[in-house]
Amino acid sequence: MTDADLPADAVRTGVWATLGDARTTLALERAGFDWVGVDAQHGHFDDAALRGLFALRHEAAAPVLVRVAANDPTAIGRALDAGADGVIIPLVQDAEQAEAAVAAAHYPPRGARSWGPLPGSRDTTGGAASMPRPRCAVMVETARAVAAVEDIAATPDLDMVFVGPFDLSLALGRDVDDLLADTAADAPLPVIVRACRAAGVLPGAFAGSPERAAALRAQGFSWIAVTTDSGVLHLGSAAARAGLTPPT
Ligand code: 3PY
Ligand code: MG
Repeated sequence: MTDADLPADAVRTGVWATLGDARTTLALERAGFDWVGVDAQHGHFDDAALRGLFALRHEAAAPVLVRVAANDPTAIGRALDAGADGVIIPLVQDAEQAEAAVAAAHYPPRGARSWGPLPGSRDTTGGAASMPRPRCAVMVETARAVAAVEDIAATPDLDMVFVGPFDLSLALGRDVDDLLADTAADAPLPVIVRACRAAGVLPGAFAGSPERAAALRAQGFSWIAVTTDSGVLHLGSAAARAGLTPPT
């Protein structure tokens, strides 16, 4: 089944890779998550780590989207050249910046991505048309972006609006859990979900914990990064230890 066969609000449980380690990330991809976010903004994935990750990925089990360091055509092109199925662009503020992100992810005529022969690829002749369509998500995580979210979501060829609740709560001067629980019609998260539905793009978000993932799900988000690679280690360690811990 492809994502295109799923209803737009079907929950897609993701994991966020921060450690910069290719084998851990690929193990998570195969562990049953619906998608993997690879963090090149705050995580330990530099260019070499991204190339090492995709060089080791011989079979795709789930879409792997790279959160690039900035809304920069070079960073976006290099992540896609390395083999990412899509990109997540942080701190997009308005429709103009969203359009720049989408344009950087797509070859002409839609966009302005540059083609170059990829290391190890047999295609040295410029076959951009045969490359898979990349997914493009833009992050809404500032007050200015929330104010512009209807226009951002309406960007042609955008696939997802992805909320960074931690930056958004910092920007709004609010407690993150208070923000996640706020279901007032004019509260930021309901406004964002409605804008996504109106534009036909996926509403996604970073959660960081199963509890926060449940709060985001209740708000109507469908692509949710439930935890990180190190979060999986902590959760798994607690579950493993629990077997030998006497009940209190
Ligand atoms: C945020 O919550 O701001 C994020 O970007 C999560 O990675
Ligand atoms: Mg952020």
